[in-house]
Order: sequence, then structure tokens, then C-alpha cells
Amino acid sequence: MLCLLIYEVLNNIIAIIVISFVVVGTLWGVGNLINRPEESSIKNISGVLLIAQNNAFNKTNPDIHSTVNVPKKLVVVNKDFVRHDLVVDELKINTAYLSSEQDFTTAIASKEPGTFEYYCSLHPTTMQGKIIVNEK
Ligand SMILES: [Cu+2]
Repeated sequence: MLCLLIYEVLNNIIAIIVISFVVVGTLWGVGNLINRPEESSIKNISGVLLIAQNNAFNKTNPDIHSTVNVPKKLVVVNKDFVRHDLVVDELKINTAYLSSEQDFTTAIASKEPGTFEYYCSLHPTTMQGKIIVNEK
């Protein structure tokens, strides 16, 4: 008789545990459906790629245009055998030294319009150009 009672109790406990798992699992699944993780908005940010090669950025050190309060993604890649970096003093951009094949991602972001010089601190006379930030 006692044996049967223990058996019954054990069965109930197992049933409760199984039901708990099912309920928690279902809630988790429903929760994921309702609160879908937000997709990154980074894809909405237009970007610029600067390749440091032969002691120039993109061959011609082009002007980069940007807009006040609209961050623009900036990727710098070093395709030379010597080190380069990219610095914009007024916009607090500094990629640090990039070795061959290294890259660095940062952003051009300014609250003020203006023209700001970008340059490589190791080759400032040959690797320098302008970032032009326009009003909206
Ligand atoms: Cu350089």
C-alpha cells in the first residue's frame, strides 16, 4: 500500500516537471515570436571605404561629403606593406596604426558643418584630403 502511494506521488512529480517544461518552452517560443529582436539599423547608414595604397587614400585622396548629424560609416583598409593610419583631429577620428591588410571601422559624425582635414600621420604630405560636412 505504501509502495503504491510512493509510486503515485513520484508519478505526479514527474508529470508536474514535464508540464512545467512544456509551459516554459511554449512561453519562450511565443515570447520570441512577439518580441522579435530588432534588426540592426547599421544598414541604413551609408558608408565610405578608404583604401590606403601606394601612399594615397583611394589613389586621389578624394573629398568625402557628409551631413550634419547623420553619421557616416568609415572603413579604412591598409593595402600597403608599410603602416598607415587615418586621423581627423576635429572629428576625433583616429584609426591607430594599421599594418598591411588591417582595417578599422569608425564613423564620420559632426554636429557642425565645416571642412575637416583627414590625413595619415605617417605620411601627412602625400596622404591627406578633406571631409566636407554640409548642413541638412
Ligand atoms: Cu600613411
